[in-house]
Amino acid sequence: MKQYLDLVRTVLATGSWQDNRTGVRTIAIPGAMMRFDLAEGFPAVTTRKLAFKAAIGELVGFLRANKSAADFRALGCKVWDQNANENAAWLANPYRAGDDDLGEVYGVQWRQWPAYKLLAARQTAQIDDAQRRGYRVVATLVEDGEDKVLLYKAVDQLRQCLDTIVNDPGSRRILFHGWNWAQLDQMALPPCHLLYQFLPNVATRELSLCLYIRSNDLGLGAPFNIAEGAALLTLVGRLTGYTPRWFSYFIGDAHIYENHLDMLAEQLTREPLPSPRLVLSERIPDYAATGRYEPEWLERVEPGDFVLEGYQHHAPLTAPMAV
Ligand code: UFP
Repeated sequence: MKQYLDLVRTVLATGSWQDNRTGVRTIAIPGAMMRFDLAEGFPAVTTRKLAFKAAIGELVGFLRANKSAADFRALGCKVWDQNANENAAWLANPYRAGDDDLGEVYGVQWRQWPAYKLLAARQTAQIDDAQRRGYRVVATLVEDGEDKVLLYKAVDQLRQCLDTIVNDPGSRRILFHGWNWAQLDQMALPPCHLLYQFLPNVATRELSLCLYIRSNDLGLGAPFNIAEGAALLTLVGRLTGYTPRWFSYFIGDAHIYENHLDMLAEQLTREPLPSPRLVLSERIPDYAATGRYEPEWLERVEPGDFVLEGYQHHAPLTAPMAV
């Protein structure tokens, strides 16, 4: 995690101060990248204590397409409470369905991206093709005097990634995306980590992941997001028979909030410690060992299935989250 501290130093040395919607200023740079070799350990921050259980709870909630802060709390993750119940823009949003509702955030897009097609009724070949791909007709209507058919399916993008890793590992199209323009107005927070691409290496049986984050709070968000991405890569590797390897982490707006400066200054005085290891529970089937492909474990995993072994860290530090 030396790379993380180097990025913090770069932002402090070369960034510029900016205003943003939260009212707390940031110092920011446009564009940054870190690359972690999971063969060398799990990229947990060591210059303070990582909230590992909360990060894994959030990841498990995403895998289950949770859309309520209460469901995240039940998994040991409280980070969504403020965005669900204290963010003024979301409180005034007509789609917000009461206390704790988050709208169509992350996991909904990962597992149930809503896809619609509006076809002319005479386009029978296209309608048949769509139905073979799992679309179903939800309505017929007349538009501009022409008979039309509306088709719908919920796309499980993540499941499709696993299927492709197993069935067509040479593909360079194994990705899932969170930035759904049709629903950005129905989310407590538009996704920050929004593009995930898996890269299997058939020769070495190693799986890598590129993750793009449009906006990243380096003090609080980044350690959390890095841990979740690395844990997701490890889980997907287990379910598809690959060893997790390179985790490349791209940031658009890489920023530090003004009220996190003291915490990070303290961390920069601390020496990073050796990386821990992530151990997945034996009950999650290892495709490489068993030959059983069981992607339904994406929904079945529990936070307790992820154990961080040998985690050494400096004393905990906290700072307020900008909402
Ligand atoms: N943020 C992260 N990681 C996340 C997440 C949010 O760093 O996973 F959900 C931070 C980035 C930014 C704020 O500071 O939350 C989101 O605000 P905005 O939408 O204005 O970029």
